[in-house]
Amino acid sequence: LATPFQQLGLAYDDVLLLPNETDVIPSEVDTSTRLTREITMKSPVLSSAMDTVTEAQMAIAMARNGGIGVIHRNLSIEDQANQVDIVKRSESGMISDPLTVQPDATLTDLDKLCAAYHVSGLPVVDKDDHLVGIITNRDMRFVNPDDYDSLRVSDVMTKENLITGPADISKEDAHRLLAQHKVEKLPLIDGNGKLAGLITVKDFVKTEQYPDATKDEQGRLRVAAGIGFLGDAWQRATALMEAGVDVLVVDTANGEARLALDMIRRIKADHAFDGVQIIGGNIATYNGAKAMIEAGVDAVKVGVGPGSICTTRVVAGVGVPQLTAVYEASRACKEFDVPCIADGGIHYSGDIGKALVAGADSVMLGGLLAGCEEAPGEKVLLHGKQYKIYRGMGSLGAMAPRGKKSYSKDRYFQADVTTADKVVPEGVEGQVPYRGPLNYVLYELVGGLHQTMFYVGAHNIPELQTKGKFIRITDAALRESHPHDIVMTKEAPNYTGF
Ligand code: RVP
Repeated sequence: LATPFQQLGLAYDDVLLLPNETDVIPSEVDTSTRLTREITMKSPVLSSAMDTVTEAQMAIAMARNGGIGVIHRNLSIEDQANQVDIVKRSESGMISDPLTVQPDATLTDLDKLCAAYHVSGLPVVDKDDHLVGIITNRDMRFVNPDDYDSLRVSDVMTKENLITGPADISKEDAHRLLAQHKVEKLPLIDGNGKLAGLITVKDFVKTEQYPDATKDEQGRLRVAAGIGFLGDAWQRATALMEAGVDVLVVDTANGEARLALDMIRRIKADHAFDGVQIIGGNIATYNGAKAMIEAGVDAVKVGVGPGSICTTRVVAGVGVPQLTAVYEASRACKEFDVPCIADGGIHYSGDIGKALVAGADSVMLGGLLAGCEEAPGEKVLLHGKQYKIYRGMGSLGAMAPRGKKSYSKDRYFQADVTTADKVVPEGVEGQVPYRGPLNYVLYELVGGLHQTMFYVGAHNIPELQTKGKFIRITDAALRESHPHDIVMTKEAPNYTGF
């Protein structure tokens, strides 16, 4: 008689990877991977679409360090599109559509624009887009901020002897012009004197500083953003696409829901979205992954209930332990050659290698990144230690109304209600230790993966996926794996406790 309990679900902690004969040097491994059908990245890591994890600053830092950030959707359409715009404008080889300011704008307007986009100056154009000057912090240095309201850009901008280049200038010529004239910004002009682009010194420096950055064909950092499938989801997707988003993530707690699959089909059928890749999720089974692939996704995101802040498995009694979920879903992904993302439940760097060997091409992290400087949210000081808030998107706090009357619960397919006692949360709110800048945290996480690849004898991720072999372990073995029989007096940057 077939029993309904035949299948065993395993979590990352239930297994270890076997060591192997190796000639690999950890610092020389190649961690490049496919994020979606068409996008590759140098580090197999995404930051979660959560309001305590990813806004523009996190997405910029993730892309600079070879991964990608998914801007959360607990924002108005305009604000979320704006976050995408900030990332896309943060650095590029040549900015083809630079931010500009008009000569009659006040210095207060200029100051706000520069602060919002973290830029130090702007080209000044008239109403027909003709370049009439440039204004940078050099021009502003000796202006009294009390006069910002009364002074106009035209009063202080540099307008004589502007250094400009032709629209089709090469990278080398641009660099030479910037160096020769000791200027930081080079506006590019077309045959009619109209502004056609901008090249900045900062971008050359950043390219050298972050050689592994995840960039698009124009040299701009790549960014992803979450969307839903109800209400204004279509307008949101359109606004994000117009802001230049590279990847849309249909972000739901149950990707197999008809409404989510319909949204994916609708986007895929519309040629306006041809340049945008679609990630669908979350699912946790072979059939779930297959449904997403049949709907047309460019990558499948796996995880029902493994998240550190998630209570779906106890509230609804539904989920699949993450290692098994990744293994099962990736079987379908491999059949159709679609990348697979393991989302949630990564406690330590060692789990990244386990996820990849189970069949994922990349991992999505929430809790491990929420403590970074670049994560949204305040630092809190408790008993002399610094923390940052981290909460589930299905927690009461994250679903609470913002600028409207009802709770936002569409990620969990619950109807709109106006009072908290009519919400069924599937997540909790908490805090994680403050961990400093993302690049240190990622260095440890991806560094752990380098070590995994060394032990397994894999020079790259495809090799890791074929050579990696699991051994199942017991509770006693798990205890043995962690530090034991010692009072830890000093936490390591990549280990804070069991
Ligand atoms: P973790 O990295 O274990 O903190 O998990 C992060 C993941 O948890 C997210 O990427 C998302 O898939 C999931 N999540 C987010 N909110 C909730 C919830 O409230 N249940 N779950």
